[in-house]
Amino acid sequence: HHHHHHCVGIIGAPFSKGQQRDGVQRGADLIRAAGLVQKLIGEGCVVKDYGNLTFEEFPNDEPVGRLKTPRAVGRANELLAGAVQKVKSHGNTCVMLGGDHSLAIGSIFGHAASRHDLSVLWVDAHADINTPSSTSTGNIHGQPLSFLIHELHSKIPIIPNFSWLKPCVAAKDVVYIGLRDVDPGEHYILKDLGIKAFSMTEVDRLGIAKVMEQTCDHMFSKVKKPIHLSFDIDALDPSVSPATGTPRAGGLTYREGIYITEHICQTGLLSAVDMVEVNPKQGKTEGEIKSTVNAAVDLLLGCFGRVRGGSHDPDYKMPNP
Ligand code: B3U
Ligand code: MN
Ligand code: MN
Repeated sequence: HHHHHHCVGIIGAPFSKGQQRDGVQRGADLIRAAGLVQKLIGEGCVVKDYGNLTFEEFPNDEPVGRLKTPRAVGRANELLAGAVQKVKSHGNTCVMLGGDHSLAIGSIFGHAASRHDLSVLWVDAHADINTPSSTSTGNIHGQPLSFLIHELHSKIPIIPNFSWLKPCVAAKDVVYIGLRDVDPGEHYILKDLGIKAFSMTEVDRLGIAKVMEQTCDHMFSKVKKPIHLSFDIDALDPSVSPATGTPRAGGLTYREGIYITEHICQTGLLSAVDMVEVNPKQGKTEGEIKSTVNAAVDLLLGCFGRVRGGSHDPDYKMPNP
């Protein structure tokens, strides 16, 4: 597994305004502090850490319709999109460490700007496809896909600081895994657009191996496209990753999560990854925070070649007695 090394570019996005819980902006630095860069290098990756983005403050960021803090979210994602585009132009697989899931807007837009025709694999307890009209919370982290999907373009109103954004993903190029908390409006959209979704029911029915086989069959039905993996840590069961804003019982096991990343790595088509919604302030104990952060790190290692059966360099020499 070391014959071809991955080139990885990391962007930290300490941003929390896509939802209302403080703490999620610290996710990126915690994932780094758990040794992500050194561990990736240990897997044979060439790693460049581009550091954290600095986001503009918007003191009078009044709601627009139901949308909360739209100006901050719009500008943050514009900045992130440019950063992702730069990381991609340097030939790296882009790792975006959040922050909340509203950041997928800029991450996927920036990715699509450099590699159009993406497949998006969205691993999450939630569908994050509410429109600015269907949302009941007004939180933009519950809406990013509605801004990105061509077929939903007519549902997106004019919003301050979003004029740079154009839809860049087709509904047929999105696959979900892990759903278990989907709003009625979101369910309507999923059925109406025929979006491929493996909820926890399908994970239970098929097992994760068949889910991944069918996920890849769907994503590669015509041509092999680059993959954008958007991983919300709340996809995992709260017993594994409790330190997140909206935990939901009955999630993916640690092993199912790792299997997803190992399988995506094996396709050779992983082009960008988001790791979002790690919120240390939502952990009740140091152990809960550690478990959540370690899961995020291990998922990312799975994305970049770590296999549980172990591996060795092609030039490995067995030591003599
Ligand atoms: N669907 C709800 C809840 C939610 C979405 N994403 C998270 N929670 N993390 C909403 O706010 O749109
Ligand atoms: Mn979620
Ligand atoms: Mn999410």
